[in-house]
Formats: sequence, structure tokens, C-alpha cells
Amino acid sequence: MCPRCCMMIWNEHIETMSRDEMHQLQSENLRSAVKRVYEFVGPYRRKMQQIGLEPGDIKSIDDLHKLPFTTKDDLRDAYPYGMISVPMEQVIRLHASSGTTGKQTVVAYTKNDIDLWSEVMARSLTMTGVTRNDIVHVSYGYGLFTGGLGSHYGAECIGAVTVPVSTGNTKRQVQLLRDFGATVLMCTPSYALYLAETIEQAGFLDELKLRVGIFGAEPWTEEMRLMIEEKLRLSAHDIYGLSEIIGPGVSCECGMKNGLHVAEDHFVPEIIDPKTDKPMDEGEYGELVFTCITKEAMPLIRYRTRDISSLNYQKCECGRTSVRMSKPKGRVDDMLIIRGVNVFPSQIESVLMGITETAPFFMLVVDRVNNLDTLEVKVEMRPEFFSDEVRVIERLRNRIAREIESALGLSVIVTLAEPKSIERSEGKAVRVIDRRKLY
Ligand code: DLL
Repeated sequence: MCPRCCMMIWNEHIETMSRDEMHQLQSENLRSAVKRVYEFVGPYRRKMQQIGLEPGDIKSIDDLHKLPFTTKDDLRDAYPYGMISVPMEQVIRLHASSGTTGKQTVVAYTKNDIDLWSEVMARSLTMTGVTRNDIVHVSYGYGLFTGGLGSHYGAECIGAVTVPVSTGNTKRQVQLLRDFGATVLMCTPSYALYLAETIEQAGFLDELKLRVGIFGAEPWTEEMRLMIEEKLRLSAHDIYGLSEIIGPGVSCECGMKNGLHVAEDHFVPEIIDPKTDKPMDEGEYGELVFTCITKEAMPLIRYRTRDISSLNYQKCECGRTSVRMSKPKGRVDDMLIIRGVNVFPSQIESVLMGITETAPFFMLVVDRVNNLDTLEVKVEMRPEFFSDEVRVIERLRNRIAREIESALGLSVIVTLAEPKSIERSEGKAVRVIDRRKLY
């Protein structure tokens, strides 16, 4: 049990193991994972042979950096089954990650992989304070996307009542939240805000019993956390994962909300400089890389996530010793370069969440006019502040533009949209339209 917040720890032996013991466990598992992929996965064998590396050269986790990286392109080239390291009769499940361009990437699971997934999700839910006495409403999509089923396994594994609602039909979701007395909500943070808005309209907030929210699958800021907590009256926790590694449950926030504990006995994290590929120091922000050391069907070695985070190896006040990753800032490829200034959508989100007159729904439109990049921030007004008066609108527009400029060092065009005019997201929010790429 956590000494500070009295929350339980699902797997106390692993989650509070000493760093030395973890080093030993990871080293053993890495050695066997490398042997297996060398033997069974053509693309890995070839990559290792190209740099003259043999499985025997990997003696401990300290040798991890010697191994070649795996990228999304490697998975696409091996589509659909080229990265699978067990005979197909041992595979019991396929999921796929929806690429916006090109081929999907396929991920495969054996029975043991599904059990491993349930275990890491059970740890995650327990970390947020969920117990078998809870009623868990899962609004992540069920299907090839891993959010729904991963959450489902975790909730069932700890013995909670699991409600597999999936996405869509928001009014009905709100009714179910009330009627079933859900105490836990699992969905994307952007959908949580949409639900909050619908709950407000229905006037149901006082009838809800929600106490914990487990939100992930897209970047979200601390400001957005506060807004969700206030609107839904729950404690909001961040959960991270990606299909290629397992799905949700790679890491999750405990009651301290000071970084996400990585299930590092299964997925070993590293931070590298995305430009030089060199390992970075503890606390430095860079690209997150994961190595799966226990998965059977598709253990990826040094998989480059493109997500930006940093690592912290200090013991957490919750009692867990596992390494924590900072809340992901965004993706290397989400970074917009506008007139030479690097901008992450999350920086703009932070500013907008602090403005009372606007609702938490926005879009960024990037364009190039006369060879100059422009960034338009379209943000919706709250109905109670909506006005036809040009002067009022102008004043607000200028204020928002000034606040963004002082936070980012970049001038932007602010457009105030009418209430309810920006499309709501049921899954991962799409917040950027980059028209420059269309040319
Ligand atoms: O989004 C798995 C997931 C489902 C995680 C539900 C959490 C909750 P993919 O569709 O493969 O899998 O997308 C993975 O989503 O590389 C990140 O860019 C982003 N992502 C996931 N969780 C977070 C998070 C699922 N907590 C990609 N914060 C990842 C920021 C996140 N980005």
C-alpha cells in the first residue's frame, strides 16, 4: 500500500523492487528476447548482422544501446506478419494502429501477451485508486484500436464491474453513466470534455458518482487536467501506451501525479536525441524508445515512439521504485515549425485553458501566405460570453493573441468561433490542419 495516499499496489514485489533487482531482471529478459528475435525475425537478424552484432554480445541491459532501432517504417515494410516471432498458431489476437498515411501497422498477441496486458492494466488502474468495488465505464473504442479492450482487461482483472460502452452516442453514454452509477471513466481527455459538456446540458452532474478518470491516447496538459477535474468532479490520471508495444498500460500516473510509472519489467524505456540518436540524460526531454523484453508474439527492440518525454529514476512518494516518464509533450512529428519557431499544440492548449470566455475546444490551421507561415487559432466561445458586439469580440481576440504571443514568441491570428461550432471528438482529437502540406 502507498504510505501517502493509501492506494493499493497491484504487484508490490515488482513495483517496489530495488533498482539492482530490476537491472538483473531486465538483463535476463533482454538476453532471451534478443536471442528469440535473432532466431525468428528476419528483419532483426539482418539488422544485427549488418552491424556485426550477435545475441551473445548483449550481456545486460547496459548493452541495450548497441542494438539497432526499430521504426514504424520497419513495421510497415514487414506488413502484415513479418515481425512475428512465434508460429502463427500461437497468435490469438491481432490489433492494428491506424496510420493516417500508408499501410496500417499490425500487432500480434499470444495468450501470454494478453495476460501480460491485463497485468499491466491492473497495475495501472490500481495505481489510480480503482478497486474491485468500482464500476468502470469504458468509452475508449473497442476494435482494432487497443484502448477499449486494454482498459476492459484491466478492469475485469481487478474484479471491478466493467461497462464496455465504446465510443459514440454521447447522450446515451451520459445516461448510462448516471443509471449504472459509474465511479470510474476511461476515455480520451478530449472526449471527457465533450462528455462534461453533455452532462452539463443534461443537468446530471449532481447525480453522477464519478471519482476517478483514466485518460490517455493523446497529449493533454496540466491545465486540461484541472478543467476536467473541475467539470467532472473526479481525480484525473494520465495513462500512456501504444499498440506497437502493447496498447494502454505501458505507463500510468499514481496518486502523486508526478510522472507515469513505466511497467519496466516488460517495457524498457530510453530517451534519445531524435536528431543524433544518442542516449540522453535523466530528466532531459527527447524521443521515447521502448524495448519489449517479455512479449512473445511481437517483441520490438528499441522501438522509436516519436513521442517526447523524459525519465526520472528517483523513488516515488507512493512507494513505487519504477522509472517514471514525464507526461508526453507531443510527438516529434507534431511539432509545428512556424516562421522558424517550434510550436507544440499543447503549448497553445495551455494558454487557451486559462481563458474564461472560451470553451476548451479549438483548432489550429497552418497555412503559407506569400511565402510566410501563418497560424490561425480557432477557438470556441462559451455561450454565456458570446456577443454580437464587435468591440467585445475584438478585445477578446486581441487579448488571446497577446497571451499566445507572450507564451510562444509568435504572433498568431485568433478567430473566435460560435458556441458548439467546432467538431467534438469521440476518440483522439485532430487539432491541426496543416495546409502547407497540401501544396
Ligand atoms: O493510443 C493506446 C492507448 C489507448 C493509450 C488508450 C492510452 C489510452 P495508438 O493508437 O497506437 O495506441 O497510439 C499511440 O498515442 O505513440 C502517443 O503519440 C499517443 N498517446 C498515447 N497515450 C498518450 C498519452 C494508443 N497519455 C500514440 N499522452 C502514442 C500523450 C499519448 N500521447
